[in-house]
Amino acid sequence: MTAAADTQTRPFAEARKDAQDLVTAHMELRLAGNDALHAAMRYAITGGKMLRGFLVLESARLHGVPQDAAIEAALAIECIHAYSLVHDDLPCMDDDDLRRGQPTVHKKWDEAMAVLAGDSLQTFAFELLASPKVGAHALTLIRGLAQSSGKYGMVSGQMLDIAAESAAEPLNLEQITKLQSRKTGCLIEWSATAGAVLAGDDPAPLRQYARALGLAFQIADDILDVEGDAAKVGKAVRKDADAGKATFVSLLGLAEAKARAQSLCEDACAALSPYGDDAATLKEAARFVIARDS
Ligand code: GRG
Repeated sequence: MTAAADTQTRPFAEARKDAQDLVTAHMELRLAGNDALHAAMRYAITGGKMLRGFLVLESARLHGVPQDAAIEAALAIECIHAYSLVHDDLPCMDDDDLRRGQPTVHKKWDEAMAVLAGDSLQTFAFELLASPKVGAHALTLIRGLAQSSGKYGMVSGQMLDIAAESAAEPLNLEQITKLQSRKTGCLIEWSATAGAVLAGDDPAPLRQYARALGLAFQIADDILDVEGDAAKVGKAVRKDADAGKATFVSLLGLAEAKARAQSLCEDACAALSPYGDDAATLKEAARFVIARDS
């Protein structure tokens, strides 16, 4: 846990693992309360790939931001992401029993605890960003995270997804793209641009990268729902197909969905050209996102 800015480009697998270890270690300390609520929050935050935390730390590295400031933002986004998964798994939403290969929070505890753990992960995210360690651009990050996760961001995407389940017609490609860019894209964009925002630099190239990455991520998720192995994915698969839901795969077909993910990965990498070789880790992350098996 160093205070200085990291400067070295590293292989993605190593950088992601470090981000995962760092976020997990901080969360163990910061959520160290010994009541059931803290236990449920720690449980919810543990075991993910921490891709969003990695994106924050890597974009911060590219912009020379000290890790002490960046880590608060990495923890904050992982709290928001974890809250969204806990609530998404509830019976009133997607109704899942397994997440990351473990019982979902409402299965391990109960629904009330899952609602409360999600709520407190969400508010804790903003507490983290309000830390003096975040520096002069904290308010921009706080406003951006509220917008990305709220009524025109992730929550709105979730609302569109739920509405689609009872719609007379399956969604078309344009509608699915809008839904997904809100439901998962907004948080990915916030994460990848956080480093530039923390430094007070122009986030435009990272925004372009993140928009392509976010869509590629969702297409890969739809492909995993069709081709994935539940044991590796850590949750039920083929739920969308069984529910007759429109997805990138149902609308484009498997081969075209894979080609689209590949082309978005190339767009994401091209957007990083202003960073030259220093962006190698983020480029590798884009390739990982479309090839992942979990
Ligand atoms: C409940 C307000 C509210 C929102 C939920 C994000 C979301 C909206 C629901 C998640 C449902 C889902 C499975 C979406 C597909 C994309 C996605 C977010 C996958 C999980 O992200 P990963 O693969 O997960 O980064 P890990 O476990 O690695 O953190």
